[in-house]
Amino acid sequence: MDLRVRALESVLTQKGYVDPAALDALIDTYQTKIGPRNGARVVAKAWSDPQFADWLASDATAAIASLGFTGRQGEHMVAVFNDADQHHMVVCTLCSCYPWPVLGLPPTWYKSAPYRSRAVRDPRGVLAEFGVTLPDTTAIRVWDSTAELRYLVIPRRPAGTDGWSEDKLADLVTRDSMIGTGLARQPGSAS
Ligand SMILES: [Co+2]
Repeated sequence: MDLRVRALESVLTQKGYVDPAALDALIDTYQTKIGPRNGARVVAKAWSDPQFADWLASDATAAIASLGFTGRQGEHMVAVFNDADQHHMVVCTLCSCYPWPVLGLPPTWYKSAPYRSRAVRDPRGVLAEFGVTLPDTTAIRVWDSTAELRYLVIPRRPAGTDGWSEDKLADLVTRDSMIGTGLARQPGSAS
């Protein structure tokens, strides 16, 4: 795959369709400047501000953009909210579609064939491998990302966090909890 991508990049560069410096700048931006902390801000605000949560539920793209998180691969966002009855989990079965402006670049496992196929066939088994065991009464819903639509999971707010500031809440929000392969951290647990 690496060789194929490099060959493709060489051809596109030779033909003048892409500028390698521009590609480097894009990759650097998403690798070092934009990452899951953006998504954590969104989640913390949703936990703290019911009006924002409603907005996020009805128009995630606009609600997220209001915090300044816009850009490539985040043009059309949908937020899905976990609760006791339903747990949401995101996959891209075809490739690696992922909400870059809120989560940065996808982890390697997200792009792997085993995750992409097993997340759909056996989500509970995959969750167990991530160390997440949910009660049988919690249904698991798997969302397939596409080039047109990207999902952000809003994990459940941990108990014992009443009155916490958004900054403090954001520290409990992990990348995996926003993909649905993890839960938010419990207060007092190591970060
Ligand atoms: Co994809």
